[in-house]
Amino acid sequence: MRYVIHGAPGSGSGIVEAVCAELGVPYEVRDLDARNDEHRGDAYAGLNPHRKMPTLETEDGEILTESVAIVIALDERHPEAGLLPPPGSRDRAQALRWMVFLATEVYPLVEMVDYPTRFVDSADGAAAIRERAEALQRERWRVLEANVGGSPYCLASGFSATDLYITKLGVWLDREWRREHLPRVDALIAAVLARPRLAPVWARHVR
Ligand SMILES: N[C@@H](CCC(=O)N[C@@H](CS)C(=O)NCC(=O)O)C(=O)O
Repeated sequence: MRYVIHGAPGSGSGIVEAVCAELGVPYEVRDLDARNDEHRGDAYAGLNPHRKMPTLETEDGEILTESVAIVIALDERHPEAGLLPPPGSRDRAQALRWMVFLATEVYPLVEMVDYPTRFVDSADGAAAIRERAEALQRERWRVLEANVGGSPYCLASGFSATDLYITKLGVWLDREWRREHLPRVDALIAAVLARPRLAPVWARHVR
């Protein structure tokens, strides 16, 4: 099975690229011109009705959106790679817990920081939303920091797809702040960035 990943350099599509690279499955990247809002246009909405990245397309035309759903589906379809712990295990529950925490409690705040005028009309309101969303993001990252259960990875049992998710979102944080306030997350990210299979992914996604 060959996958097509729709996204853009530096965007959340790096999560799916990293998963495919770790799985060792063939994939092709189709970049959108996100700077010119190609992902907001009607053509892309045919693939992703929410007009966000990433979108995964399979060679038989199946479309999947929502980063966590994509990660779980890929793990289920390539279980031999063990990218997530086995279904039913306590480790899998914890891996899903922290991935979903990021997807639901942190990722939406990125939209508020990057596009505050989607939430309010006035410039003052936008500045206030950005400031509050940034503060909340940092508060929530501290929750994750306190729950990194392994060394360096999130699970004591070792590397999992959750570490990829943490890394892709974590590299968007201010590096100095991350180093000072999230030492365990920072060490986790350093370990994930150093994984040899992922070098081509991070070359596109981390500056
Ligand atoms: N719930 C979606 C969120 C995806 C998302 O927010 N993607 C960002 C990429 S960094 C995006 O497309 N942002 C562009 C925009 O909102 O215009 C998921 O988990 O896949």
